[in-house]
Amino acid sequence: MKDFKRILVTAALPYANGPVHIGHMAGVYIPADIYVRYQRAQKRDIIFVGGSDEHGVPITIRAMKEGVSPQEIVDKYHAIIKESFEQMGISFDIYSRTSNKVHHETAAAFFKKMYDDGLFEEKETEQYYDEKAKVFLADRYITGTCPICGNPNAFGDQCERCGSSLSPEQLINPRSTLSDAVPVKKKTKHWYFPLQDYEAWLKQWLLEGHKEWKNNVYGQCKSWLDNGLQSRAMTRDSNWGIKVPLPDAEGKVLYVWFDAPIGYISASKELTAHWADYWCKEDTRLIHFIGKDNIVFHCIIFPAMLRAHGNFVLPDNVPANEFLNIEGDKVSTSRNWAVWINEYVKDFPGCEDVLRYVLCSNMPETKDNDFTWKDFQEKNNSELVAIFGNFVNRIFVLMNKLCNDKVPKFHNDLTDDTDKGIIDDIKNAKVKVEQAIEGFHFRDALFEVIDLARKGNKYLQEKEPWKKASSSPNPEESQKLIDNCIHLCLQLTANLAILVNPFLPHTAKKMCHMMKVEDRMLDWENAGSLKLLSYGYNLREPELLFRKIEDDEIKAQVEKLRANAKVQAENVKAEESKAEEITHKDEILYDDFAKLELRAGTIISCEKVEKADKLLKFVVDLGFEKRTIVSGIAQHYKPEEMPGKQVIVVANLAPRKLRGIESKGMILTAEDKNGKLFLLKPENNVAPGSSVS
Ligand code: B3M
Ligand code: ZN
Repeated sequence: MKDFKRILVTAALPYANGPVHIGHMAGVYIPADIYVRYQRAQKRDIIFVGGSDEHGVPITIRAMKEGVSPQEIVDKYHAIIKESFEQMGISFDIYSRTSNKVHHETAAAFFKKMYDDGLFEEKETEQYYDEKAKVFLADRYITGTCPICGNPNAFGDQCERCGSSLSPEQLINPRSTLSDAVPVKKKTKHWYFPLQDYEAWLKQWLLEGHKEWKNNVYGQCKSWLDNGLQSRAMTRDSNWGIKVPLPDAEGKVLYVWFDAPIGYISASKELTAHWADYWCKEDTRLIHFIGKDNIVFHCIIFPAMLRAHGNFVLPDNVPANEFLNIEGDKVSTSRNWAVWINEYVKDFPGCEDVLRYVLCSNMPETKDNDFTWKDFQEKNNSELVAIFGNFVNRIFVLMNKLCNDKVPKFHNDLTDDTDKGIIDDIKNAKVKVEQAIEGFHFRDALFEVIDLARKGNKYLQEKEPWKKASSSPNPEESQKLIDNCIHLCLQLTANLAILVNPFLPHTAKKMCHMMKVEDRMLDWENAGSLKLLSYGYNLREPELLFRKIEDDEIKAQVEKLRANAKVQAENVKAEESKAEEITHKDEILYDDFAKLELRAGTIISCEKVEKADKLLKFVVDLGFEKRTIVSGIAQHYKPEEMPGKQVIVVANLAPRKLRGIESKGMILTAEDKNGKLFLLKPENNVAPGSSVS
């Protein structure tokens, strides 16, 4: 491996369109935080940057749903997300946001340099447009069926089911997310990044140079590169985002996936004046922690951007995780099938480390994994409480009882094979945990920590120091044996604090307090040492590290999960049926109907009515006469396409004056659910004036 001098860790910027849930935590933030805390304990030069992603369609859609401005949305959720991270102990050196001025400047300058270097293609193309909402439909504004896996709810940028990156044109049966309208095509100009120009370089750098990346990451990248890359628009039609820094770019903003990763750079700038050391010096190790749906952006597009721009380091690793399901079902914000962090910390105060523990031991490192509340309880009660907490508590109590409440002396001459065994275990644990974390195998690493506690319990069980006290013929020697056992167990406890610190920082801190040692004991170089607590040292009373979690707490959570999802489903249903609400008219008799004189007619001419953007003026041949009729369908039909068409007319409607024109009759239309009007006509052409009934 290269000799790196400093480490730069980034964690994906969550969209500030909702709180964060356990899927985010297990996939991205907990692994990132474990890695960073471990490297800090190793005294390595490291910064950990993150922030909220405040641009893009997810934000504007949420704003529309809540009926407020995008700014209000990002202000609200940025604060919630930031607090959740703090509560869970995610130790960012900076948690910034992409609406910051420094980010707007940094991203705009990044774009401008690429533009000035001639790296974009400027293209006018036809793109999907929602005529009702009057917006171009890119990214999540458009949904349809995924051409790869058939998911009927794929987005215009990505299918969340199979992870494929898509363009709106690829969607089968596209629909507008905003109005459900079937979109039309309309011309618009954008700046495209020709990714195909970087294909050969990417193959070399990534496929040849980073064979050590995780299989799931490497495999996804390989299939992307094997399929060939294409130009991708780096701008969008929107007024929410970073303005395209060019003179002829009114109403255009940077594509959110162009600006968001640059957010890592902006956050570093905000954090330290030495940001360029981390971003521009070759001996920096850049690591992106992300979820699997972000792989292409971090492994292909952003590196190509960094390369195109020049002067920046490239990621050395991108240890992306798969997804975490809940109770056997995919986490879904729209179905409200999630365990939200801001709610968890309220429901389980003081249990932040429990969630960190469970999410780490279930981390979806190589495949999707499942979180269940039952397993949460089980892991807490039978691992944290029964193994780890129990060992630590027992040893404090035994020290109190058998060794006068002080760290006893260690008598080297009395060491037996069991002692030697546990000493080796303590030393080996350090190496095992270290190797696993360095290789991004966080579950294995955590397993080793718990395993050391398990071995501690076993050792105590074998030694039975409580028995020696009462039944010995040689009290002096047996006290020495007790001392040795308690001494080793106390050193083991101190080691546990060091090893568990990256995973369960709140617990490690509590342990330091109990052992009356300073936090710097947690430095990684101390792991494996048997001299962490000195002879004669007086420790504090033990605190309860973990409490038992009861059945009714778990039951309440499962019920809450299901109830939330049910409420959400009902809301969605209510909204849908509201949209489809039909108002019926009073019943009529045949005689009422028979009063209508309906006739087929042929349009002779059609023109716009001046100063009325909805009205068209028709002359319709009814056979017996030529009628002037004004109709409000100008937004659905062009006048020049009308002559010759047949229509159905209410011929005996009393004349009305519309914009000074006398309209004698009415042309019938049908309206679809998006408000679009369609003319009614006989199936085959009939003689003008034919009666309709
Ligand atoms: N906000 C996507 C997501 O939350 C996105 C990540 C940006 S990282 C630069 O999945
Ligand atoms: Zn798909």
